[in-house]
Amino acid sequence: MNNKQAIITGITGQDGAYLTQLLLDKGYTVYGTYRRTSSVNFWRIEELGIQNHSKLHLIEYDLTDLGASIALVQKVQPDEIYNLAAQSFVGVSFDQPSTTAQITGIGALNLLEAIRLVNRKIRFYQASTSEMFGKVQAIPQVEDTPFYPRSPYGVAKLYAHWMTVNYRESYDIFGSSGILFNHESPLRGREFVTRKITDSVAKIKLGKLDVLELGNLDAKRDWGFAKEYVEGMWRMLQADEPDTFVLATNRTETVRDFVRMAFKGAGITVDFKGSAESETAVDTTSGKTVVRVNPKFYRPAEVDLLIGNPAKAKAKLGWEPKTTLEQLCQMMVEADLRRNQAGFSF
Ligand code: NDP
Ligand code: GDR
Repeated sequence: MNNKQAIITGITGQDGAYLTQLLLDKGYTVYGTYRRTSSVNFWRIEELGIQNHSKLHLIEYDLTDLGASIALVQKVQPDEIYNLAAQSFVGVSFDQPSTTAQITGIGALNLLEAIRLVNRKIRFYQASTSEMFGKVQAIPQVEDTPFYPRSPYGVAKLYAHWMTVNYRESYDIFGSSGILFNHESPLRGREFVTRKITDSVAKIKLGKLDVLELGNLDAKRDWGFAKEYVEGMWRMLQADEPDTFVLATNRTETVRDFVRMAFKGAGITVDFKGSAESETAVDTTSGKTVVRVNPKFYRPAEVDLLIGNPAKAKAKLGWEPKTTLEQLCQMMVEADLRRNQAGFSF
């Protein structure tokens, strides 16, 4: 039986929930951190049915507090730390750049400092992101493609990434950075575009919503299935050496394509017409407008195209994505139809 102990920061988030499930299945004792708010929401670990698992311990913790980070690591003395906590919404990072820098950037440093001071044998995973490639300098993007972040979120994540590399090189800490491209699931937050689309498509199908409003339909993303990506995180910390790895599918599609796919998954065919701010999509059966562009969802600077090649992760970790975008989209649409039919949707 596995006696390992792991800290996962951000257990209330999408990846935190799936990674907790994975590590519990492997026999780990998991210390999942959540931050104090007036209404903490554990719906994701509840949906996975693991909230009362005997080897899961929930700990209140804020990533921005250095003292709390040292105390957490001192108390738990874990074998592994997975730093998934972040202000992770790119759009909000333009409105709250300082908060994003504190949580998403300095937060990672606080944990690295805790490891440096408490126990340098602890293995550390940093949740890095394809947003660091931003205005892309090569297609597809790989581990050594030059970075060019395009948002306060991307810049903060780049700081955290380089601090992970720096602590690896300076103090011999086993710090690995996973440059993960967008990964989605039925547990994705509704502020992100895929889940916003699948939840709205379900509501339109059930007559609970008339029109879905979106921003830039031309943005291209490399979307994979989150449950498979957390397996990649775990594999990075089981490797012989700490390193940096891209996890991606090597396929890219536009937001518009995802919209079309999601409606199809609910049995609705849509036709797009117009362009830019006046673009709309119409249900070809009813003739009703079901999608409209609203410029309020545009970002001050956009990441136009992301596509990652995960060849290094395949060669060194034996990791590769399996779920197709069509399967992923269908899974999300069906989950949102079920939830909306049952009268609730997180
Ligand atoms: P989520 O937004 O779903 O989860 C983020 C988590 O961070 C939540 O549990 C949140 O808690 C927690 N958090 C936020 N601020 C703090 C804080 N100050 N102290 C402690 N915890 C905090 O993100 P995902 O699960 O989608 O992503 C996981 C990580 O991977 C993030 O770091 C993200 O930036 C990164 N990433 C994600 C990708 C994706 O496509 N999903 C791709 C690449 C990287 P609360 O519930 O209280 O808000
Ligand atoms: P992203 O994901 O910014 O890539 O960051 P998001 O789903 O928010 O946006 C993807 C693309 O869709 C465009 N878009 C819209 N986005 C949102 N949220 N809402 C809309 O209405 C809308 N309309 C168009 C965006 O402009 C963008 O181009 C996610 C997060 O999980 C990060 O934490 C992570 O690091 C990256 O993925 C990889």
